[in-house]
Amino acid sequence: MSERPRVLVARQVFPETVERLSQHFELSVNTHDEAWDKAELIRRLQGHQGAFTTGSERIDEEVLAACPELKVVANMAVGYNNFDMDAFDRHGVQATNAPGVLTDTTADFGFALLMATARRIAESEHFLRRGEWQRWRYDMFVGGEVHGSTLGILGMGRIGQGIARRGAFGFGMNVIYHNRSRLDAQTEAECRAQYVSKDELLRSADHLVLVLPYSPESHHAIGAAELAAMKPTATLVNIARGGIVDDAALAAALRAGRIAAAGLDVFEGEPRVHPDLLTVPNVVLTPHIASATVGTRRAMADLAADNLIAFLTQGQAVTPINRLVGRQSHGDE
Ligand code: 8YV
Repeated sequence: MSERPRVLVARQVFPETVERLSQHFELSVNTHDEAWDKAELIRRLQGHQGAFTTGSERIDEEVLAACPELKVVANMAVGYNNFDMDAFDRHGVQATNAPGVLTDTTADFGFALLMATARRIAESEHFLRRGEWQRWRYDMFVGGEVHGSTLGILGMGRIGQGIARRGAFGFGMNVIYHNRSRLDAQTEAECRAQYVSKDELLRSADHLVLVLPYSPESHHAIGAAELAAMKPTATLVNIARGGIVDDAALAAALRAGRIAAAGLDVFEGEPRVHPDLLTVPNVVLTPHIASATVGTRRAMADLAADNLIAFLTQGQAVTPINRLVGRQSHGDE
């Protein structure tokens, strides 16, 4: 009987997921959830054919070149900007992500952040906790209207479409979007969303939600110039990736009142947060939790595990990112 494949679980995950993986593989698990640097990750990956990763592990040329036995890396995330896909292709390594299972949960959270930002929920709660609430005032924490306002969405994949539907059907918002490619007419009608240029999106949105993938092209897609083009009453929500917004420029714009407020779940260089964002009052900050419900995180972990099992036992991943040219099946070679 051939040996079972060896799989490294690079971060702590649900015990049930580990148990399931252990039925198929010889497992090494980061039980204490230590933060491994690249050298340590490479050391731990030696002799493993599969890896279970999260957005925190960067898998690039250096890692893949140093781990020639590695055949598949399954990311417990829909975004995969932590993978250098050219390097995966060069080394003939299968990459997989976790699309679909977090769409509605993440769209729910995007809306929660939009509401919290527009209606100043965090800012007013901090005020109350500080014991500063002495009396009612007609203009105390007046915010921006949500229902009936114009919702702008930059990036119109599954999550963007989920946010559009929530805005259009739940809050009667006028939904406009910009995306690299325009949606087909039927999907636009289903989302009740209208395609506009990026300039018009910036100019017209009362609330702008970012849901585009991070890539060198989307780096600082929202910087000082874009913030200056927005309405001074507008709010900005980023549930996509750190680096899409220039956080220093955003903090300056918030402080100067060039836009009204922002809600951020992701940051450049997270878990570090730009110090200026920590001191401006009109920003709601959350620690990258848009997909964090028990059911969704289980589904993401299960899909990553499914990918490892399917690839290493049958040679075909469930949700592959890359197509391995000329290597039909190297799952059990
Ligand atoms: C994850 C995410 O929590 O799926 C994604 O792309 O950003 C989040 O849902 C995070 O990346 C951990 O893997």
